Amino acid sequence: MANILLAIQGWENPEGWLARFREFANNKHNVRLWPDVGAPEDIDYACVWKQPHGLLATLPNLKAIFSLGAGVDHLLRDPQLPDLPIARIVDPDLTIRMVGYVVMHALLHQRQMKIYEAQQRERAWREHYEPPPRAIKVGIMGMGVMGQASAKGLQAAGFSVAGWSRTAKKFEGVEMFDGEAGLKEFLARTNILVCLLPLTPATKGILNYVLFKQLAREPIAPVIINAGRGGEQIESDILRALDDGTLGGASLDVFESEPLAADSPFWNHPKVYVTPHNASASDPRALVANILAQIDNFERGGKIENLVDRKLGY
Ligand code: NDP
Ligand code: OXD
Repeated sequence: MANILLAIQGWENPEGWLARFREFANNKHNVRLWPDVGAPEDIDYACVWKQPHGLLATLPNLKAIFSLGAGVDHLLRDPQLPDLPIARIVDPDLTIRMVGYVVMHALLHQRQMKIYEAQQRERAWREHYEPPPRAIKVGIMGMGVMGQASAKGLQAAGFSVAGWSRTAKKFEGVEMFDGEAGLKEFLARTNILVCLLPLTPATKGILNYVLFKQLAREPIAPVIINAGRGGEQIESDILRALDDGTLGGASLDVFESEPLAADSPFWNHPKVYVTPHNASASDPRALVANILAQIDNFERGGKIENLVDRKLGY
């Protein structure tokens, strides 16, 4: 029997997670939802999304921490984070949602849907030439779990796909680049830039005007799709690039500040798709079983999987 504390901020229904954890734990574990911590010394595991800073440091017998999402930047920001194993979610449910988002947005831009949406409002029956997907080079920044699966989805849709990662990697049919040294060449062959990077000191602000200028301009004006983190993009640079034609379009799921302010120019920008950080939403119906299996395995003496490297920040 383990005691599990959920600490969730910024999501709409923390109680839904509690209900699901309790249902799946089936009286085998005690599950509590912050701020109902109970006796801090009883808590064995914490499962968190944007936990209040300092909370985890008050739990003296904590054995491990689980992020309720794939990213851990929200968790690592806590200046009093205890030195314990931290695991993140890797789950087919989360991955396939991201693949759907990435492929859909690549197609929206390739098929020039902003033009057809405007035409539909005007009842205008007009066709525009579009280059085939194979002529369009998609480049994925971040070839981890999400990037690799998205690359397969994009290939299935017919796009030419390349990837960029921190360390050298090989994937069938994907032109790979790595590190600072590989970035320039990667950008120079990329029309649609997909960002699936974790937010770390190295990736903060990486999506900026200087980078946009390096993207390939044929056969379509460059497009960015950011489903990584808002901290990776300089929003004033995106607006400048869209307005002066450096970028032809953008799909933004994440923002420097979330929720996106009601007066943000992105909301009604004619070249921008905005979604509320739900490219791949964590669904308790799918993910709770995954975390409980990890806890059960660890309690039996097994290893926790999908551990985060705190030095690298992902
Ligand atoms: P992974 O840890 O599996 O992959 C991260 C990838 O980024 C790796 O390929 C890694 O390189 C690469 N990377 C990290 N730092 C750098 C760098 N400085 N330069 C170049 N490449 C770098 O993460 P996931 O694929 O599971 O998730 C990626 C991110 O997606 C999450 O951190 C989160 O921010 C975001 N996300 C967003 C969601 C949404 O709804 N918008 C939902 C889920 C995730 P290497 O392979 O060499 O280690
Ligand atoms: C995640 C997210 O990291 O939803 O899983 O952003």
